[in-house]
Amino acid sequence: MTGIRKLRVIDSHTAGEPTRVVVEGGPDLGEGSVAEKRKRLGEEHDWVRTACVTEPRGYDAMVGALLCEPSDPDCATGVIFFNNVGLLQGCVHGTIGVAVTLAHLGRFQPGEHRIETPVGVVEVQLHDHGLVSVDNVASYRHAREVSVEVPEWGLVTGEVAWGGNWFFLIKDQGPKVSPENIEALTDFTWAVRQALAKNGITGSEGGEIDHIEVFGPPTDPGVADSRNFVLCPGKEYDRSPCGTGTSAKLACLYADGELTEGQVWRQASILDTVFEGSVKPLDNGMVIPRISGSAWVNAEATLVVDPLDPFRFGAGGG
Ligand code: PYC
Repeated sequence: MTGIRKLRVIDSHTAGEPTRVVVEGGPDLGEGSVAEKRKRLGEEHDWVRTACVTEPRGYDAMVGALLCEPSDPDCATGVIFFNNVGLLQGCVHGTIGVAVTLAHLGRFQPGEHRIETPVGVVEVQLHDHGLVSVDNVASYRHAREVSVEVPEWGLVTGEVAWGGNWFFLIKDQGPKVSPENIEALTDFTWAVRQALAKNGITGSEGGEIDHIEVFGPPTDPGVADSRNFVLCPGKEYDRSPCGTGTSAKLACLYADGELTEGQVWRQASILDTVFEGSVKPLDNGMVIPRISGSAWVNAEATLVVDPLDPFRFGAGGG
């Protein structure tokens, strides 16, 4: 790279979880689907990720979203999500952030829009006051009652499910799902993730399980049906209830007959922010989850990438 490069970004948070959307200045990712563009971004332009979300401009919990041309002409935009350690597959809190960001820019009006993500097209409905509903990709439970021996924690049993990322879902085991236990919950879920990998437990077609989700009772049953803690791939926890994780949870509840079509499930995060979810069953046993949550734009900025700055690509970037 020669000369100064600028990336225009808009920051928002969805139920407490940050999203930094790159709206201008990204690299040319060539032709093809958003999944192909994601691969090219990772292989040839990883500096965009490290410059946006790692220190000194970002921090470990930040999720980035790069807008790009969709290959599906019915989509308003394409988007590729990333975090402190790599590229994400799907990201529902990020999709809600993108919709609110595009509304902030005057590019989205209230109503329905389609967005191409690396894992498929999602449909978003933009309501008033930052509320967005996302009809996510087809979600399903891959395996139930999967037990794994976790060093220092013992035998842990959970479910493997897809909601746009691969999740291991654990109910009522490990530390209590409560903010004072964030460190212990991080240790527990990180140990579970490593044990799953060591024992060759994956999603279908060897998909790496890189999100671990623990469920406990809600703080207030009048407000939510459950509270979760979600460990993301970069060892940070999701401040929101995690939209792809809630999708995986809805698929499991539906598979167990504990949720019917259209019935609302209120999933609280570790911060007690809430997403509402429901499912539409498909003929193949999968479901289309609908996740609703709110996002707020909280910053507009231009990132300056100066070739003379030793940390121009962020910590660890190059
Ligand atoms: O909301 O899907 C989500 C998500 C994934 C990682 C962080 N948030």
